[in-house]
Amino acid sequence: MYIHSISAAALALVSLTQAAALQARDLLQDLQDQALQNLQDAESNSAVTKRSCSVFNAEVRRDWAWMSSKERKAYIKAVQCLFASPSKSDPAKVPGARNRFDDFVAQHIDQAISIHGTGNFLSWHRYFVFGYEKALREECGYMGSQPYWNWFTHQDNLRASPVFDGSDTSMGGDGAFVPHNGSVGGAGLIPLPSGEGGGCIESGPFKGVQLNLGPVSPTMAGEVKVNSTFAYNPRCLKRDLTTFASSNWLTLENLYNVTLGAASANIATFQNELQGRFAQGFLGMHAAGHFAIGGDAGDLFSSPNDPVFFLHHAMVDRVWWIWQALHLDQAKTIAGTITIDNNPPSRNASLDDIIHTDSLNLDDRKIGDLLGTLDGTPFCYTYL
Ligand SMILES: [Cu+2]
Repeated sequence: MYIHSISAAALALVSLTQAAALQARDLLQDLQDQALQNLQDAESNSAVTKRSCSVFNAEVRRDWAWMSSKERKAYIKAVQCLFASPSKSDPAKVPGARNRFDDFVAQHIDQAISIHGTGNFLSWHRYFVFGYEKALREECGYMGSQPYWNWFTHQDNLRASPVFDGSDTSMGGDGAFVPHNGSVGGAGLIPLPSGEGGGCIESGPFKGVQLNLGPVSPTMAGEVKVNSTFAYNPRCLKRDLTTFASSNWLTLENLYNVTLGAASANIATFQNELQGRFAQGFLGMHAAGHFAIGGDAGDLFSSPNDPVFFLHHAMVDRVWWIWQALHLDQAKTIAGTITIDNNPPSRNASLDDIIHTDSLNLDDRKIGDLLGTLDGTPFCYTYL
């Protein structure tokens, strides 16, 4: 059933790819509609008649831009609550953690080299964002779902994006202008010119926020790494909105390529293209998002220091969710090894490999249990 609809969708979209005037809403909306349709069809054709989680009762994660001021403020308030709540990390392991938000940063620092360029990259980050959403809800009274940053608007002017416009319904504005030499992305291979920021966030709800951990592997010129991995290093949150990264890589051509084009062929081609081909100077959408935010968000280890990390990774997850829904026969496949870009060489990741987190209040789960957002346990959500 769905195979039919995919080819129809693909045919309908092929003619669009070459059009420079392609509208973001068209491609993204077509993909979104097709994804939901496929999931609904799969459910109605399923032998399981009674589902606890269905596409009709699942949580719906939405575009920040489509949320009301009230909804955005509720989300912001919950994030600020994490910054104001006590840490649950083991102080012997993470002496620098001062609050609950830091626990998420610490978790990502701790596992960074075994969750990027690996077979668990997508599933680990899916679970991580879910754990964050769960903490917002259970520990900070948030009633909504995790929003995402839609990469495909304002790529040429990030400061105008509702995520970054610096208003009290944004996730904070650009950093203060500090002349610097730009950043280096793509594992040190892709130089990026500086934006108009580089300093502490100047406006919006996260102005004045204090970071405590990292930077562990800073990529913005002039930044100095912390003495020891989990040491206390109080400082401001820095950003450098880098339109160069967003306009070059957060493109509809790249979106098309990973969802319906050549790179959509299987999970290996999908995730490799999404994560970039650094040796060829191609940053890819995942890294491009990090470097479009710039500053602290460009650190392979401590990037969750910028709370936009979670909106960015919800979008990464949404693109994977779309790919999965458009390729239902491959949705539960994984590819890749257990070391970063297979360095040093290692075995393939397996569906039985366990994803664990120390202090995030999440149960250990097999990768295989983290591939379906509608499986009910642990996930029950879709995107709109
Ligand atoms: Cu990451």
